[in-house]
Amino acid sequence: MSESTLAQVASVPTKYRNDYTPPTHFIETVALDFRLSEVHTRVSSRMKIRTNPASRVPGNDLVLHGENLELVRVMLDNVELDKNGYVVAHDSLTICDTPSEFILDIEVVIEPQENTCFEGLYRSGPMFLTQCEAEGFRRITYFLDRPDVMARFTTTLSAEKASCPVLLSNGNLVESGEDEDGRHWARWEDPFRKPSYLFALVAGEFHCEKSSFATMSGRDVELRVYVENHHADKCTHAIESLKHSMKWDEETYGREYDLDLYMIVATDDFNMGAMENKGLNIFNSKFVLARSDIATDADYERIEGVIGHEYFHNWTGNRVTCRDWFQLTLKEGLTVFRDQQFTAARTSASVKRIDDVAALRGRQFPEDAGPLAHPIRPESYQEMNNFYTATVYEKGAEVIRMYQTLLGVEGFRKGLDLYFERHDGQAVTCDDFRAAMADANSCDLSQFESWYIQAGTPVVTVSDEYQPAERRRKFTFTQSVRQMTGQDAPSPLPIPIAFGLIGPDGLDVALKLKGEELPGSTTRVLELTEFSQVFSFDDVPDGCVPSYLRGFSAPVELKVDRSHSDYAFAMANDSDPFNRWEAGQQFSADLIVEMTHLVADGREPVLDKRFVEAWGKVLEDDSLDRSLVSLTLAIPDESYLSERFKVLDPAYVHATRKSVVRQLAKAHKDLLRSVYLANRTKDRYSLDRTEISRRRLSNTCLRYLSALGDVDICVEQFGRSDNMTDTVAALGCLCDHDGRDRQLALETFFERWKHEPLAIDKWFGLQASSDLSDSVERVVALTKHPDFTLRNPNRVRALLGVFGVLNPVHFHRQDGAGYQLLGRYVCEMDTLNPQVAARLIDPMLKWKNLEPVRQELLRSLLEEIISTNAKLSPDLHEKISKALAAG
Ligand code: B3K
Ligand code: ZN
Repeated sequence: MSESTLAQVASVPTKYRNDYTPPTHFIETVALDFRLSEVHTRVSSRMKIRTNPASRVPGNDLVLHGENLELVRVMLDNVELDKNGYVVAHDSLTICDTPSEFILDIEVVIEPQENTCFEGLYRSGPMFLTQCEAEGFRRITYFLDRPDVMARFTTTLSAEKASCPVLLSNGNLVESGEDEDGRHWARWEDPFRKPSYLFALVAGEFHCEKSSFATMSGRDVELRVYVENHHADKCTHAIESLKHSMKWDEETYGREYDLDLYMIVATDDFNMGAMENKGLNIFNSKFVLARSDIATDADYERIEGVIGHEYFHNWTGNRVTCRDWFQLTLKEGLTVFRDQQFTAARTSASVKRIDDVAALRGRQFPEDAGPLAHPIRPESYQEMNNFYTATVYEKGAEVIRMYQTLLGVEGFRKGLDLYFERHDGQAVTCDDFRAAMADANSCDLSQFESWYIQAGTPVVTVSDEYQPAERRRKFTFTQSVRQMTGQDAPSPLPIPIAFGLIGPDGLDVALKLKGEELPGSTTRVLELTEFSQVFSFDDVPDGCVPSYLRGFSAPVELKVDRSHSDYAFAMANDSDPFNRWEAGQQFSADLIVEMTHLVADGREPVLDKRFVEAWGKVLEDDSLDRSLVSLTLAIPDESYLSERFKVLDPAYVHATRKSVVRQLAKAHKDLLRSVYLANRTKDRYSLDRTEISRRRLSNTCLRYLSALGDVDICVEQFGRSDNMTDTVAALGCLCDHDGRDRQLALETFFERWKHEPLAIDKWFGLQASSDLSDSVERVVALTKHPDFTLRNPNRVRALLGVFGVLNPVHFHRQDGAGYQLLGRYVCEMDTLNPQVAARLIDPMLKWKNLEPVRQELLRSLLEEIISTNAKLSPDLHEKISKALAAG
């Protein structure tokens, strides 16, 4: 890095986990008063504050956080302070020498209509709304904007009645009224103490869909989903999903909802998926609105999952929250784990597990191997928003899953019960969670802490040896963890390995570990706690095929030498559905890696016959679950495959994978066609599970057939479809084939859906992931489309986000055109919305494992961005400087 770059890096302050200090003051109550208006919004707050006797900061100053606020006045115990009583800085307001208990009144003015970063209070069309996590509340008023300061909130909001007939905040509506000037007001009171990040306010015009839920103790909770008026017919699924979530949490964890009202508001302008504000969730409309002609099966499932996730936060996040932001995985890892369990229960456990693991490998493994790798509980950060990552969320959920694997379902439940019993109403740490799990089960979980400290995907290597005379088979497991620069040498992690042995007859063998047989146990969780450990089994017949990590019992990379025939055998016989799928994935990944080297040498990649055969067997077996078949037929995606290369050329990986798809399709063309015809939607669309699985399989077959150039079958499906699942499947295939059919289908789709932004997002996304040779130019042309705008995060993600993530071969085009395209928009986006810009840049950061030409193109582009943009946001600054430092 150049010196000027280094100087800039140093200027962004880094926060460290170990520097935590308790707050100097507590805010007991806060009464907020918002006068919302087109130009200026006036926010008055009245806070009851007392000093914290445990504070370690000398003196009695109170330093409140604040950003982009215009201070009007400050009053302490009803007396207005003059300039000697306080100090205003760009990010704080210090009240000097406070008494031990006092009332503080603050009045500020903010401009929500100028807020393009969608943090704090902002506008989306005519509506007003907020997003406060992680540190957005400080853009609304001066406050102790940290999660361990929990206050009781009362919120009064007033707005013009004509444009904002609906006025909402957290808790219960206690009073409302009209003013004589065409304005009205409402007062909301939240009886639960909460940190400021859970505050929310909404004002606007909405359709409100109502329903109710009777809780397990017999209370009636009113449920409301607010959407823009023209979406009134797309709320049923959201309401039903909420009811299912409430029921599931009662049945599975005994957790009941605690307010009399639960509200969800949908908006088109949102930085992420959704937000769990107490009693008033705010959602990206993508995760609320559903009607079969505009939402796919996957959308329906995701909506239910996200609604569940935000609902589950009410206990894991809101009732028990995080002490500081380093502990984010305490609420996110746990809540993701809970939403995964919920979806598994509502759909199919094995299909859900496979989907989750594929997503973990596609997004989190690369992160853990890249320049921004961090433990699930990071040690430091510059911009907290950069740490809402796949590692904190998805790997965090895997860590929670391991507690359950080790303690059993009952033990885990006991641990969670104790956690709630001890910490309800508190802001706590990951250590508190682990202590509750350990104490409830009287066990020692101290080694588990290393999962919170160490980054990188651990690699577990297995070797084995058979002693025929003793019929003993010995397995040696060895683990290695990535050594991060500047960190201590890693210590061994506790890794639960769910293990089985498949006998030559295809049936599981009863396991005798060191001679001791557990009745009926054909899967055992081996606890790997050292760098290397031997497990030996007795009475093992010759020719068994081992099955490691059943259900993916730990987030590790497994390295084991397997023969092609072992893979084929496991694909057909493993009793664990996850590992049946996994055998196919590893088999094909191994082959593709070998073949990619051939392609790089200019040779023809020919697919192993045994794989082609095993693949065909899965396709023709109609006794298997259709979704599982469909998943097994899918070849690992390019992002997962890319992780296998020390020096990566994305073009070769793409070409090889494409050739594999064609060879499979060619070998099984007739079978693919008949399975397609047998499973495609025949009658009207229904959301029945079997129908969903059939659609999934038929659309997988369609992909293969289209890879052979069968455009007619796609055109036919596109014309016939009455649902978005089949429509996008067909249109996605057509996007890869240039010509009239493609053009016509895209025009037809656009004409039909031009008034539905979520459908138009799909239209942009399908083109952004297209494989046509001039994809980059087409994406550039689409940025000029009248419906493209940088002001809407969903649209930006649909075109540019999809291009960077789902179109690796064109993004990595060797002349650097893909990099230039994304780089340009990252910078433009940064001036409007740094959070979205900092997500968009992700595919550009992992330059180190690329072949030299692309490596240099990316590295110099990153250098250029950081050195020429004087006003780069801390979000981008942190990410780019870390990516460059990795060089
Ligand atoms: N807690 C929010 C995410 C907030 C992101 C802030 N940059 C949604 C969720 O995980 O449920
Ligand atoms: Zn969450």
